[in-house]
Amino acid sequence: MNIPSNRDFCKSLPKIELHAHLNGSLSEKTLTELGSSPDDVAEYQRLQRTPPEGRNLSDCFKIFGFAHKATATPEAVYLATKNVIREFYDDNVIYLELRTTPREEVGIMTAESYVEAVVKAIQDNTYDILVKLILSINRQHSPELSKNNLDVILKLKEKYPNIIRGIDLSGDPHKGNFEDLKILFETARKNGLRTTLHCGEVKNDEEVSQILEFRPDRIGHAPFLHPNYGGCSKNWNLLRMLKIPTEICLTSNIISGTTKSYELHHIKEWIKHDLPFSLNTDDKGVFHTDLSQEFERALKYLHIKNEQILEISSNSVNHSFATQEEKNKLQEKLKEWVYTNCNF
Ligand code: 6MZ
Repeated sequence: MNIPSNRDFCKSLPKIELHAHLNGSLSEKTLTELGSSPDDVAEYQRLQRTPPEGRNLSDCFKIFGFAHKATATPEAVYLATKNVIREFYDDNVIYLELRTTPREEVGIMTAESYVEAVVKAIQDNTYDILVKLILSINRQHSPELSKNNLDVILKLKEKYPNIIRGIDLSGDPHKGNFEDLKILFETARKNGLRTTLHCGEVKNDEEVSQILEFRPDRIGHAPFLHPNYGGCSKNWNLLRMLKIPTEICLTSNIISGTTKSYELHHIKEWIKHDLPFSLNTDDKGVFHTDLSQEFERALKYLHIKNEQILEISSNSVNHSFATQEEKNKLQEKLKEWVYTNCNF
């Protein structure tokens, strides 16, 4: 029998991506196509390739500036979205939940025209990859700006209910707090949006507790949640009880320094306690990765078996914000692939 290498297995596997920020996912090729100067692209590359010891979470946030500079018009946002979708498709991702923060560029683009450009690129997609949109509230923004963005999000959710599926809390975890923004997420939920919140990217037991008590559909990252990783037992026990699926981004955590190493990644506790999670890229441009490599690293460093990778993919479909009918189709695709490619 011909046993495929981990690389071939992970590349060919139909994959589900649930945590990808649009402007963190731009490749150097896209930045260049969007007219970024050679100096900016070189600096982006330099930052991307700085070893983790020389970088922290705040440094990573600086890199988004390069992408934002390049996507400052609706045309650029449209092209960026198209390219990102195609690159995920090239990596055999069959379902992509892209997330992005509505952004205004004074005199050039409103938050609404920004989101319209992203939606148009999703509507125009002709590749065999199903794409949904999650809109982000940036914790760094003032509550007034976030409220305005929520108004735009709700308006466009009504217009594109099958594309805009959820709302996310993201941004620099050192800034802002969930409690001030909770009301916005409650309103979003009442209006039919699914919720996913970045959680515990820095040690902040009080906020982690507030986020878990809110009972979002999913949480992101959670490196400082388990007591052995700087969190507290109360929150860990709550997560174990609620079983909220966690979006895990291995390379992002290593490079941004929130996790020491792949071998010691906090996901080990999720696996040990059989808690639900998905594997994701976060910012494939900023962290110089793709979903196949994330799966490969899980096989290599976490001693996960190929069968478990299939289980993670199938569970990710269940955690997604797709409709039940879409989930059924995705599960069928996975099963078909297993039938033709695996003999376990
Ligand atoms: C928190 C993150 C993030 O929205 O302009 N973002 N927020 N933690 C992370 N992990 C490292 N990675 C990305 O994409 C870029 C924005 O996504 C959020 C930040 O707010 C960043 O500015 P969009 O498409």
